[in-house]
Amino acid sequence: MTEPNVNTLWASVLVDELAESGIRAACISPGSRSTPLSVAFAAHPEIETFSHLDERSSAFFGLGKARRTGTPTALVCTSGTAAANFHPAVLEASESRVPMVVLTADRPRELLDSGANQTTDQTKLYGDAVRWFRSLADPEADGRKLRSLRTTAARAVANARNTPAGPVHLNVPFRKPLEPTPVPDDIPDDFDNREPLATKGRDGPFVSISQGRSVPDEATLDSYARAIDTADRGLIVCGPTDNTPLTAAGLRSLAESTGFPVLADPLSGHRFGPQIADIPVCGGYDSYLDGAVNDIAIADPDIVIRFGASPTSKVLRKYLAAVETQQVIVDPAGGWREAEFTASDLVISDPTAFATKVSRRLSQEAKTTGRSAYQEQFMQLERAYWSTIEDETDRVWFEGAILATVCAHTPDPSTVFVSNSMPVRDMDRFGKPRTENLTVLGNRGVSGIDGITSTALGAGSATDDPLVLVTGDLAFYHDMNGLLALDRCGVDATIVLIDNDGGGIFNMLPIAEFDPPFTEQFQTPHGLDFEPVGSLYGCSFERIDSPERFETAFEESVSSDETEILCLTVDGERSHEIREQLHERVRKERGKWLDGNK
Ligand SMILES: Cc1ncc(C[n+]2csc(CCOP(=O)(O)OP(=O)(O)O)c2C)c(N)n1
Ligand SMILES: [Mg+2]
Repeated sequence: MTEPNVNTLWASVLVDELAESGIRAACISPGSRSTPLSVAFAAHPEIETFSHLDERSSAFFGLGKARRTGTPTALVCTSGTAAANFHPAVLEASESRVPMVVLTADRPRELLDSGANQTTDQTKLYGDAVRWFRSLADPEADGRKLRSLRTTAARAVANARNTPAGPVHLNVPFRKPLEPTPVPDDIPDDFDNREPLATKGRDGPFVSISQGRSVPDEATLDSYARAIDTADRGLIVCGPTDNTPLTAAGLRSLAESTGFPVLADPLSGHRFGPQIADIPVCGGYDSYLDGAVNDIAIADPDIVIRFGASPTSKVLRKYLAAVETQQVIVDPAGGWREAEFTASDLVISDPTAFATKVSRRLSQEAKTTGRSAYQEQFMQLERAYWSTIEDETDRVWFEGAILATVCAHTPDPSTVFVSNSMPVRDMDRFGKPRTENLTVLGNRGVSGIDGITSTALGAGSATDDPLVLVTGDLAFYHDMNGLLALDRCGVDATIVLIDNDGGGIFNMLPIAEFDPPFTEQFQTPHGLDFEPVGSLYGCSFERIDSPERFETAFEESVSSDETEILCLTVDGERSHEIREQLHERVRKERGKWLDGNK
């Protein structure tokens, strides 16, 4: 027998089967109880391991990697609070449908509630946030138990990848010795020969698990084709995407066959990319659609078809709530991601299958004249909006202009991670659609500011694209530990740190009028000088004070193999005023943009 004891046998069988099921990366944090798992992962030739000291950062790094690749990342930690530190990333993975396999080591069951060290009840620790939970049996050299273990590993990966994708949790108890020390009689000498299926598995996955995709029946597809055929105007809304995306080809066929404009969230995968060259993609709606119902000469759509999660843009969400129209949510898991509760239809379908199958059914003589006039109105708004914005962002330096510059100067291809709070909102409002291949990601499942840097670096570790992270100062502060991954995991990034000394977002809320407690409890200026962070984590740090220098430094940084923190000190309140002034100007002028061109 090649395994020195029953724990190493158990862990190597588990890891072997995870690899056979497609796991290619594991984020591992140090600890004693998880020793058999860490040793088995480190030894597996097909799994790349990423060592993280901080479990919270580790889990977000794994999340970022899985978000970028679509393949589950495994996480490994010891028992106790280590496992609880995975929780924020598990919640984000659950809500934004990112596949993960979480492995928490545990003490033997009889030590629960006994005062034993580092022991707590890890059963269903993450509640309903995981798609599947199993507490594994005690390791044993037993053929049936090991076949059960292999089956469980295969099912865990399949459940993580299912629709909706998400985290699964395996709790794995071990008794001492935890190290690969030989234990005589732990495993019978002829065990390999007696139980080859259990010990060696199959050539390929132990259980081959097939997953279908849901496609509506013919009558349903026909009825939506009829609804689209009879509509004079319609909109396609693409919200943040996930593991079951609406593909570019699916979107193209629906956009072409309907003639409907496409409102594309920056996280939808359709705001940027070569595919939008021949799709009427709109990106400025977060400003020009504000209060647009009955206010500008653009008629309400007769039908709205929505893909992905709820849009980042509050303006768009409110606009869709106000248009009294048939609104169809297409969700592959039958999830409801529309918190205004005005949508009228839920189609449980793979988004691409729905888009292509409905497109094929549409009548050839669709109402092309009315529809092209409607599409042209949106294109007029787009053209006028972006030229207005470009004039302003060239002239005035504020947070929105930083996002506009990032969007316009990021090379093709790139991965861009935008933090919650203002960066993702500014990306939405100031990120002009481009045909360059930008993969824009964010943590919008639960919109935490606690694992932004780690998630970005995890995404960066999964690609050779240059990685850009745009983060606020509080989000940066929250996850400074995550910067250790730059060196330990060999990632380089351009970190655009928008330092407005606190939470600029709170300037947008009515609480800004109530000071105290606004400054002390909400905006929370900290006065931290982040410069030493550069030397602590071995990256360069530059304070940038002009738009010209930012453009040059940004372009230099994205083409270098080093990590640079480009720190832009800005006034959050002033940025908010400029956003508001611009928005007001758009609201005033948008009527003319349409009328003038009619
Ligand atoms: C873990 C977590 N804690 C608190 C919040 C609430 N919150 C949302 S935005 C924000 C401030 C973010 O500040 P910063 O990262 O500097 O971005 P800015 O608002 O300045 O753009 C806070 C505290 C949150 N989303 N997540
Ligand atoms: Mg801030």
